[in-house]
Amino acid sequence: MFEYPEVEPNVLSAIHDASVAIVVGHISPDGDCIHSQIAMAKLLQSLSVEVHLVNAGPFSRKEISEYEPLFARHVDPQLKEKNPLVVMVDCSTLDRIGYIGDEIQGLTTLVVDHHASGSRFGDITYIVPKSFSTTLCIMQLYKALEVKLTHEIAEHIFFGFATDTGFFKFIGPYRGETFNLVAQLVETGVSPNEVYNRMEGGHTLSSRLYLGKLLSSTTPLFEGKVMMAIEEKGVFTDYDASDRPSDSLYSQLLGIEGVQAVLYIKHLEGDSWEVGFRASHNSNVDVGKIAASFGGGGHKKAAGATIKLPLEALKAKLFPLIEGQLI
Ligand SMILES: [Mn+2]
Repeated sequence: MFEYPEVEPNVLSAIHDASVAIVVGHISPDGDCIHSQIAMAKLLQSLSVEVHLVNAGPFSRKEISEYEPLFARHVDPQLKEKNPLVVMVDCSTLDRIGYIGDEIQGLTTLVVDHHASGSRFGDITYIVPKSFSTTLCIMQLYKALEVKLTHEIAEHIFFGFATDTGFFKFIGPYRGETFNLVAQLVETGVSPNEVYNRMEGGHTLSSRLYLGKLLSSTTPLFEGKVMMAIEEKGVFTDYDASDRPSDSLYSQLLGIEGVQAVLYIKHLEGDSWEVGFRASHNSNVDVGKIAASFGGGGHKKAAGATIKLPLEALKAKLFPLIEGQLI
């Protein structure tokens, strides 16, 4: 069974010594990011630290939109005089926090994360690449600092875990430690059933129609080993984009027999394209690597990048990188 590494004394003392903290997460936050930020904030607050939650947004995913009012979009410049500790969660690279990177320059930074890609940054770190979510790393901080896991905290931790594991789907064998941790969360009163309904329910008909359009815009590449959906700007303006259909699109396309990778190429403006990558868990494809070669980031099996190239040039550069990894 995997064991989480012990939280180093320098991490504990950085938290203990802080009187003010700024907790930041990545742009376009997902459930793991937002719930990590909140769980981290509550941990610091229970140790009497004054906490400021900051995220550049946008809060476009429906399952996190209700938390938007808790977050400032900028770091208050006056805060810097109080020499706050910056806690950065769920970020594989420093630029994942967007313009906030400039606003925290010069401040001591603690990084809590579970990404393997990206170069190391931050003055103090607790990074566990094998952890299924950043919230589970934060659970280790609660234990190390002997702060009680209330039902409310446990729910934040579970939500982040559920987001990043596709509700348990991405967990392989010999990871019993994760089920032990989840058991502790459930025993505080967290209902997996209720969290599932909150995560997966609540869609609009419009968003399901949008998903249908994306599915019908999908073309197979490399004898069907790769599926590519292209969304041209302005084509789907009739549909509800606030309820992102991308997660459903990926799982539908990865469910096709023989598919090793999925590309979702979305036109932003001009020659700017947002490319989402997913790879099936039984393929050799490392989409994190491919995304990184375009300046993007992510994991082996899920990644993204914003690419500035005409579409044909983008394809010409991207396709050989994917083809080279297919089995
Ligand atoms: Mn995460």
